[in-house]
Amino acid sequence: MLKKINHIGIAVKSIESGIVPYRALGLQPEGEEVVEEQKVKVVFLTVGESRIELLEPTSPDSPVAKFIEKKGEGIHHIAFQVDNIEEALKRAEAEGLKLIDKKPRAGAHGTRIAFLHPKSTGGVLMELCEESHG
Ligand code: CMX
Repeated sequence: MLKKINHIGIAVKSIESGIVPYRALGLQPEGEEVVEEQKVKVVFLTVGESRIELLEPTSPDSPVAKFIEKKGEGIHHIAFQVDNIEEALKRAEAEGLKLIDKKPRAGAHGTRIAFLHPKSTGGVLMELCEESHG
């Protein structure tokens, strides 16, 4: 069901300052985008087959702003790529995991995403992510 890790999300107060250590390691940002529905600005950093997603809150009521307020900057979520997000959600729910999103919503770059609640997944916010097929 899970294909690979699509990305790891890192919460930063600002992309401009948060990106500094990644640049120092030789990574370059790509695909800056504001995801209105999630109240975040994101950039991606590609590392081999994997990606890091830096998340900057665009509003004080963004889930990422709340996370930073409570826990500080750092690893925010892990995103698993799936072929069929509706099926993956159905399975997760049947297995007793708590869905934050019962239906997929819009993620960056045309993806469809849904989150599983960290209270049901050992304290890790998990994202299911289906790449656009078009
Ligand atoms: N990882 C692990 N635990 C987390 C967490 C995270 N990212 N965010 C919140 N939590 C924990 C909190 O620490 C808190 O735990 P305690 O009760 O033990 O203190 C609990 O979850 C509830 O957190 P809260 O601060 O009361 O916040 P809410 O319940 O209002 O929201 C959550 C939590 C996970 C439901 C919400 O942040 C959410 O819906 N997240 C998914 C959406 C999202 O993060 N979008 C960002 C953009 C992502 C993208 O575009 O890629």
